[in-house]
Amino acid sequence: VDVEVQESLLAENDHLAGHNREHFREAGLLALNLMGSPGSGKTTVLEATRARTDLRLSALSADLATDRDAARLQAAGIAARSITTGSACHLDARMVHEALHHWDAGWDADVLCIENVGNLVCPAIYDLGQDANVIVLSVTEGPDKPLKYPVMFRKADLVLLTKIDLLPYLRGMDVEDIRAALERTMPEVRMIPLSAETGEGVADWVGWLEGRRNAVASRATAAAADRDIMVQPG
Ligand SMILES: Nc1nc2c(ncn2[C@@H]2O[C@H](COP(=O)(O)OP(=O)(O)O)[C@@H](O)[C@H]2O)c(=O)[nH]1
Ligand SMILES: [Mg+2]
Ligand SMILES: [Zn+2]
Ligand SMILES: [Zn+2]
Repeated sequence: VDVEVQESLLAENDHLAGHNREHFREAGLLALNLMGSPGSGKTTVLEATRARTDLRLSALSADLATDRDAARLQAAGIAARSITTGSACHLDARMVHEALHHWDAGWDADVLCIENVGNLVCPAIYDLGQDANVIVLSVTEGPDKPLKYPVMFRKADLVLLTKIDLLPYLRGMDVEDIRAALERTMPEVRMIPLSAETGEGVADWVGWLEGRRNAVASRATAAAADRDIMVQPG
């Protein structure tokens, strides 16, 4: 695509992402953009989260061709909907807006998790209106991925390093190598190593999630108080 067309598409997306952001604020919802390679463990981490928190979770799962992830999340007790993108290798703000339209269960939650298409490239370029970017990176992908896909890691608020139960089987792979690569790409390194298999580290992730959720909830309370002051007569 030609550069000007590309720029105007991105400008339109940013505009719609801003619109989504207003919806999320109004609903007092923490919205997360969950990105990572195919098979890094995005869906599994959500399943494991559901069992370990009282937060009400809803999820949108993007997939090129199936709704299998949404079905898995529903089976785990998460209100979930799929977005089938067809040939598109990333979500954009319009797809998210459409999927959330008239979906009460999606809004009736504390945290909306948007599982993006498995891809370390363009999902990072399209703002969806989320409060935070969470990258799910598995130990089996090797320590160099942050260096090879710097655009995505530069925008990450948190990296979940998954499948740490497999570390004993991976030669030449350790958590400190990943941290070193993140230090070269993430503005402020925030990484939580975890295993959905053993449950190790999941409590740290839930702690992060609850902290972010509380920040959104207090922001919503403050905004409501402002509105009350403004509508008071006299
Ligand atoms: N050993 C191990 N396997 C995992 C872990 N998390 C996910 N997996 C496996 O990795 C595969 C891909 O996981 P999935 O959640 O579907 O990845 P997604 O494509 O990123 O959503 C599945 O077979 C999972 O069972 C983990 O912590 N440890
Ligand atoms: Mg998945
Ligand atoms: Zn709208
Ligand atoms: Zn794409």
